[in-house]
Amino acid sequence: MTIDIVTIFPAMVDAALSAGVVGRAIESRVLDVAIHDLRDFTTDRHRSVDDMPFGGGPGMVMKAEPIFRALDAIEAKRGGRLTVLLTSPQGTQFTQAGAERLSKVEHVVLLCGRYEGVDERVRSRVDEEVSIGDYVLSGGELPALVVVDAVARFVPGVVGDDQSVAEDSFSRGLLDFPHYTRPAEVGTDRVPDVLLSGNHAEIRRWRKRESLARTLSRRPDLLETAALDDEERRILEELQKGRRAERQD
Ligand code: 4FV
Repeated sequence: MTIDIVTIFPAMVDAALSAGVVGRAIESRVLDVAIHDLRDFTTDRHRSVDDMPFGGGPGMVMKAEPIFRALDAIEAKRGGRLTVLLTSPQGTQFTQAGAERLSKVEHVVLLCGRYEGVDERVRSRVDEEVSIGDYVLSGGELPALVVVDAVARFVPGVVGDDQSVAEDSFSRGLLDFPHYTRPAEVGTDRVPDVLLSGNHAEIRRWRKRESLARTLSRRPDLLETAALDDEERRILEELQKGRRAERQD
């Protein structure tokens, strides 16, 4: 897969994409990511990417033509069908499942809005609109970086141990179990004995239980769609029975 990002702040995006597993994957060409400065696709000497809103009102609106030129150039460079995503609060909520689906798309383009947003006619070239949450940011770059990071983890070779991706929260529709590392004691706070037992079957059961308990208390909505195995279903019933008993006390 390839990812092209269109933004008026290329340095901001470049900086964020030069760190960690994603940064290493781009460096080692496991991931093909290109950043495009929208101003390079303007034609006036002020390199204008925005203008006043028709109908009046506060703020500015991003012009359509520079974005169209950028998409034409990327299409010519990638030589294949582009899947164009616009990050905006009007979009579909971004999820782990969405990230996994996008990781299988050949050419993804992320359009980063700024100001009040983009000219509505831009949406004629947009395949999907993606929101990372019900709040208003000053730009679409951070959402685009969220999408790149979540999608990149599904690209083979980006995350060292693909196992950890499979075990990522939400990959199985549950919240993650607690993690511990050395030292075994921090003050009076001791690591659960099971994790020091070396009994991997017990450890796996403990992690399942912790993941289910955490999901039951913090995100019971996730349990409606989580793909539970038989053991997890049994553990969940025990947990729910336990909670019912607690409520009756
Ligand atoms: C946003 C979000 C977001 C709105 C106007 C950019 C800003 C500005 N994008 N999820 N929440 N975008 O707030 O994706 O142009």
